[in-house]
Amino acid sequence: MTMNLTRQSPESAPTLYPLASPKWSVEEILALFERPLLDLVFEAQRVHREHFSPNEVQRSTLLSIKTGGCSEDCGYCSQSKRYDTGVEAERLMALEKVLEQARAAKAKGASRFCMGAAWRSPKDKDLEPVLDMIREVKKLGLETCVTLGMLKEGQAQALKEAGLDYYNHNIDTAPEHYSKVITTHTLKDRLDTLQQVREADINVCCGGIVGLGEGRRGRAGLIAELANMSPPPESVPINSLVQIAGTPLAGAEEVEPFEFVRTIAAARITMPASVVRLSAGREQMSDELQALCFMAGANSIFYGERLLTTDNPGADRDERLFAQLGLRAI
Ligand code: SAM
Ligand code: DTB
Ligand code: SF4
Repeated sequence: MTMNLTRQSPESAPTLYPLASPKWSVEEILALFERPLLDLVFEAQRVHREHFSPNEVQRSTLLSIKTGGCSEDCGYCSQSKRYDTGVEAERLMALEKVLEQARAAKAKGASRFCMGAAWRSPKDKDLEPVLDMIREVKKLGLETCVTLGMLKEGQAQALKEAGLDYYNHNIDTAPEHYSKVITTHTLKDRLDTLQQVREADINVCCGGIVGLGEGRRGRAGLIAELANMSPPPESVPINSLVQIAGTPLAGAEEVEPFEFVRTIAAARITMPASVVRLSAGREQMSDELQALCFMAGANSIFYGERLLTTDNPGADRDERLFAQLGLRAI
């Protein structure tokens, strides 16, 4: 089965795999961003209620199973060996340690366990122990997700056979901005891996980061790229850049909180049936801003005190927020 995961873009942006009839142009998405905030959020909430139960939020817990030492130059990342960020390269975590963390995540109420590795792309010998992790985490009754970098022929199939539910592989930013952030691989490389994930019948988790100096047009371009995938990703993580000292993007101009809310709303409206995750950056957000993001259609979070190498709100803060807002974890 061949699915077209790519998108159409307006004349101003480079077109990788043009679709005959795009669902969303960048201009249309820009027009969403330009609406009065309350109109936009209202529309996003209306669309949200057509597809989801309004007060339910899915929770995924992250674990870095292989930290640091990555060959890639992603300008935001603490784990690239090119930048002096204080993150040390570690070996792949042992299965028993991973299971300990997965059991703890399950006990705290997470429904999905997402394991991340700082690899450009896994070698087959790297993948073997990860397949065991997937099989064993699945046996605990958790959904499984991994993010391992670019996949080679046959690897997606092996992940599927181990029981993988989701593969996370972000396109991060708009096509025209990509090479300003990352030069060691291309957007096309990422799209090729997403295609393999689709063909292996694994759910696609694909999103991006706000705050990479992309500007509003860049944010609209990111959302267009995602929304024009056919089908769109089942899961769309929208990350707010966590600035890491030592990376090229430390000191990038911060995006206004309401602009972040607009990005969530645009994702919700253009990908009505996808789960939109309010992802990295929650530690730096107020409860009120998070509530606005839920209002704008976010219905998933990363849950647990660590993301990969940075802090996330603790389960106690999230439990309190959910209770205050009357949100139900699913
Ligand atoms: N190496 C694999 C890859 O690049 O796909 C998996 C791990 S990588 C850290 C996963 C994603 O985390 C990146 O694509 C990016 O979207 C997000 N991410 C990494 N560092 C971040 C940061 N400082 N702030 C926000 N999101 C970040
Ligand atoms: C995603 O979109 N965000 C997660 C997950 N997928 C792998 C990672 C966020 C990383 C934030 C910075 C850090 O902790 O290193
Ligand atoms: Fe490596 Fe992934 Fe970080 Fe890029 S985002 S440097 S590929 S770990």
